[in-house]
Amino acid sequence: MVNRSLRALAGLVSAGAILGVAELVSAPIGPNSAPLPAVGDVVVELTPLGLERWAIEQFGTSDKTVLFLTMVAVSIVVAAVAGIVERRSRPYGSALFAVFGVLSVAACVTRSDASPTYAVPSILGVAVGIAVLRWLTGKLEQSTLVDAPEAPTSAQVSVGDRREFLGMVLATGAVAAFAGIGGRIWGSNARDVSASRDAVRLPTVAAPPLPAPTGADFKVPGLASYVTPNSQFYRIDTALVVPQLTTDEWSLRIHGMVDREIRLSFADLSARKPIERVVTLACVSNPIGGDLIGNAKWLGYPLKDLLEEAGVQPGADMVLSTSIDDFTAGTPLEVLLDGRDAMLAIGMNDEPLPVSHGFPARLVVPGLYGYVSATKWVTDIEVTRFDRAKAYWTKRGWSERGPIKTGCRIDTPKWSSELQAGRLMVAGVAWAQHRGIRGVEIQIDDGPWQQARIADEVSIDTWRQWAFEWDAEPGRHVIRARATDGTGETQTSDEADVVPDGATGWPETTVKVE
Ligand SMILES: Nc1nc2c(c(=O)[nH]1)N[C@H]1C(S)=C(S)[C@@H](COP(=O)(O)O)O[C@H]1N2
Ligand SMILES: [Mo]
Repeated sequence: MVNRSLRALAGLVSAGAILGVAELVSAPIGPNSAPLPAVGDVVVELTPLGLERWAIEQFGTSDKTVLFLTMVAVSIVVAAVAGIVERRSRPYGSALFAVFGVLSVAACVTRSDASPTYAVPSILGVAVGIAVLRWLTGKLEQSTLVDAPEAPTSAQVSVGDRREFLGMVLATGAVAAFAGIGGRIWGSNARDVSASRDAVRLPTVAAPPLPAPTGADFKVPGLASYVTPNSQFYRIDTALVVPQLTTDEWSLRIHGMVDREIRLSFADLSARKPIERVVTLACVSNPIGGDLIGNAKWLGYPLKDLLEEAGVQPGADMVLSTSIDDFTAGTPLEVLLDGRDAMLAIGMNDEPLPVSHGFPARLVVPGLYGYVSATKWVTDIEVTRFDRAKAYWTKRGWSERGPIKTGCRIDTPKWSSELQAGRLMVAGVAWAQHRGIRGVEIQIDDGPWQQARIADEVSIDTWRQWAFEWDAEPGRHVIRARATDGTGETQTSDEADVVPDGATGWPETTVKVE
């Protein structure tokens, strides 16, 4: 037992040395050259679709945390095993580390932004890790701590040997942690794009002016504000490390089934005519009553103009957009050309895009879920066909097309609130982007459906607040809501899961009135 746990400890601290050194060395090279996120992305890529779908259903937006913790657990087991099997004479543990090194190098150099230097952190990290493992194993085998032919049995373990070995482990662990944390801090400073973001001056937008949303916001306590502040805007993406791309590094290529390929730099954009529009963005994974939806004022350049300049060829029916981190979305071409305000956005609520929302540029398309349209950190737009290309989530079993389903949410009162009898405000938001919202109805218990008041319409591309004054009587009550879109169609009561093309069903809330 003593044998094993000390050897396992040697394995763990050696693995720590691998990661610490690799983190430090990756700092000047780039965050995508660090082994853990690279291997993590490969794991995601290779995970069977069924398992991945199960994980997303189970863990929702914390799926990345779960992936990370799983990787940590697997690493701990592998590292302990490496330590246990390592012998001075038979370096099986070192061989295990070397295998990890090869996988890690492969994962790093195949990243979309990789250069050959991306191999360096894994190679140096694994070299140091193996050296540490050899050194600690050698120490163990020369000491009284493990049973070796030439050493006494563990019954006669020397306290001095144990103390010396644990001292070596502790020192190595401390150095590894220092290297890792130092590398993290250095890396995030080296790759910090906030200076680039601070330097962006958003253009002022000429006519047509933004409609003033007076009357669009009831300002009812507990009700989501009409415009969602950037800090509260939901964030969904597959990035384990948020891409850090400066305006100088960014460029956009428009190619594929076009007459003229276009390549734009960030500076080129300033020669173009910007628009500013309020658009509600929603995630297909938003469950009934969920908050993966937000409304912002986006500033950008119409995609239609860009596509027409490139000259779309007949036969094309899809636009495949790709981000710097290789996320892809497939957007129906007709949606981008039908005159709606689909744009290449650079501003969000009067600021340059926040880094986590796609700085320096992303797509925003009214009426479609984010997974088929809202590519953040977008650098490539290919005009193609649905029968030739598949996008990230489509490959994973989600629908090829993702029009937003009519929906609504009850923001107040909250689920299972305890309220005082009397006049109460029931309020929420309703959306059916690019069809608009005509009305919202409320049902108390099994009573009749009654019209709620709805806020002014800023455009058919944004959500609308609704409110309903209710004379609440004592007892337990169920409040239900349903919206009707601009075409006159009322949202269905049929309950559907978020997979494969968005949830349906009426939201409800249960309250206790005293
Ligand atoms: N590069 C990149 N862009 C992406 C994604 C992604 O994973 N990577 N996710 C999409 C999805 S599923 C949604 S719902 C929206 C969310 O945008 P937000 O994070 O700004 O709210 O971004 C889209 N754009
Ligand atoms: Mo999404």
